[in-house]
Amino acid sequence: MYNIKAIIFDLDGVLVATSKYHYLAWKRLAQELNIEFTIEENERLKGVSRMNSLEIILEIGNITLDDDTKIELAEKKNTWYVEYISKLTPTDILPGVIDFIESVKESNLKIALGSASKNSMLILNKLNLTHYFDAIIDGTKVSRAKPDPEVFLKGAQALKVLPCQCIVFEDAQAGIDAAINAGMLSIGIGSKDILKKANLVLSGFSNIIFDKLEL
Ligand code: B16
Ligand code: MG
Repeated sequence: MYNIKAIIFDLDGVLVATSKYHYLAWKRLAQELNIEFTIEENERLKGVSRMNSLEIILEIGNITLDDDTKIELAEKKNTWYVEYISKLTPTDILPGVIDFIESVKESNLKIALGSASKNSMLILNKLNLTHYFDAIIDGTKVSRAKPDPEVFLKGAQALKVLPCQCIVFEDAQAGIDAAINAGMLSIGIGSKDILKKANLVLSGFSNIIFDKLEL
């Protein structure tokens, strides 16, 4: 059997449903650029870094811009996004998450965050989740975006455990690929059709506790 010592959680789409706020802010920016951006296309941005998300939107609109303009636009989108997430409260935590985290703690495992977001501290604080984490690795601490394994490897390193002793929870295909590239087990949160490569896929954390997981 596996000798699991740590759990690494992605943030957006795993602990909290922020994807709709990313969508609203990107949609507003796309409208300013006269680009049609649909909720289906928003799926492509999940787990992807802010700059890479902008690149995808510009590609959809067939627009080329210089780097300074791109930085300006990404900052603009982020200002709108931060306005939305400033209103988050602990009631926005996805169902079953707290009980699952408590069950992980009771099993004496360590917990890390492994998120692409540069807003993760703001979000965790708004949700009152920060105190659960033994290590927080986010978009401010990595230089390579998922599917690169950097974010999860840094998480394992900070927790002083081996990659093969970690389970990653992820909602994005790029994140499952990053876990595989890190040599970690992965559990997808979402649809089996999309998260095919995960070791296990759950629709969410409702009624899920750590020591009943079957990998
Ligand atoms: P920010 P995760 C990711 O977070 C989101 O899924 C993705 O849609 C977003 O573009 C990315 O964070 C960057 O977020 O603009 O806040 O730095 O899923 O890795 O927790
Ligand atoms: Mg995610």
